[in-house]
Amino acid sequence: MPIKIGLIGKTNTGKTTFFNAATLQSAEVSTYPFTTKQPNYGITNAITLCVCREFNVKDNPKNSKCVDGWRHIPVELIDLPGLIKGAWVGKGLGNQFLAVASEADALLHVVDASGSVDEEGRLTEPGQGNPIADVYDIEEELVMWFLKLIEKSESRIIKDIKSGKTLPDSVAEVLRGAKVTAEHVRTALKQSGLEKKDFENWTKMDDKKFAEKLREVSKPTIIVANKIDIETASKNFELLRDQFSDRIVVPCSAEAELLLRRAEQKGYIRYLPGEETFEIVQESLLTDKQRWALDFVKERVLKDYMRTGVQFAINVAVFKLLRMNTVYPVYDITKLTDRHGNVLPDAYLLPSGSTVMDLAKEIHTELAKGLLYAIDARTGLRLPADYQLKDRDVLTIVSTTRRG
Ligand SMILES: Nc1nc2c(ncn2[C@@H]2O[C@H](COP(=O)(O)OP(=O)(O)O)[C@@H](O)[C@H]2O)c(=O)[nH]1
Ligand SMILES: [Mg+2]
Repeated sequence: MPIKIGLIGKTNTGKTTFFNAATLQSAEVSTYPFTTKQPNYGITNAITLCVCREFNVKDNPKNSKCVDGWRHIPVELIDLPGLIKGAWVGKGLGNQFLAVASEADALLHVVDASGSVDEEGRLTEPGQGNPIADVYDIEEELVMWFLKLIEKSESRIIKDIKSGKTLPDSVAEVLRGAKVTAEHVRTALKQSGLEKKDFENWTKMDDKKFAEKLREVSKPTIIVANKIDIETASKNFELLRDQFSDRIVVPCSAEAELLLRRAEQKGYIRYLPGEETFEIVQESLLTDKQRWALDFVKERVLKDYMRTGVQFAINVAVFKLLRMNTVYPVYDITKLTDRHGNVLPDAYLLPSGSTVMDLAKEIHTELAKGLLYAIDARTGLRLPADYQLKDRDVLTIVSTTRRG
């Protein structure tokens, strides 16, 4: 199952622009509230240093791509319609959208750092809007959504517990649609200090505290401070970073990234997503306006912030928030190929702590059934089924049912 990353935020903060840049699609961008009435689903890539150079081979990737020694691994991106206050009680199709947001493994919370969006998500004079309040507003909607689902199922949870089920198992079942696991619930219980208190005796305050923690744990969220190219944004970015000092705040210009990727696609520039520079292929191909726009991006975004932030936010979500490791299963451990001779064909993203068995299951249930052990390409050592995979592991799985 590919990892899912959801874009949330108020209307007009730049979610669809971010989505278009990251997926290079053309979803409708507009300054009217509620343009995006349906969620857009697309594929983007998490990018990590490939092992091909270390092993000194030319690879033939199948489930991913290798660009200049960087492995691009597909992840799903969901662009949600703008959320508004009161979404959790159903305002602006809020319930529907919150349900989609809760499908995601991690969230990118896009705010307009330039302050060009008011409380209701309408465009306003830059500097007027309050992105800090917007962060609280929207995340509160998610918490209330979780709270509502839990409170709605209160009697069911109590019944479950009476019949011997644990609280984490019961809550995980109730919130399965929101991808909440029993492990998430256990962590949230610990963090909210409710581990030892009987669920039946929880107060409204306890419910709320638990919902807040559960939201944090099960939907890790990066704050994307977008429109950093607008002058009023740098001050708000500092404020956001101070206010949310325990969170990751990424300065971003979705529009700059979109411009760079389109220019790259048309062959005007050489640019790899996430890089700090681009190179103009042939000056004479550019119109004055295009050259001006590229200069603007260089001066206003890349010079001060090193990157546009789009690719960086995705990578941070995948590798830092979700703590994914990249592993490369092969069939032939000396040639590092699949059955057809493709070198380093596949890269899998697995959460840290995953074992050889988890990888086998991810590849094929049959492979997992007869799993014996794996062999590590670097050392030639046998790795037992419960060996915890490390980032950049290259290995072959040996199984009685099939050899992967
Ligand atoms: N200056 C600037 N404008 C942006 C940026 N990202 C989006 N916008 C503009 O903000 C407006 C709303 O963008 P959109 O992606 O539709 O926002 P959404 O409602 O959150 O999906 C559009 O006019 C975009 O061109 C950015 O990084 N910089
Ligand atoms: Mg949109």
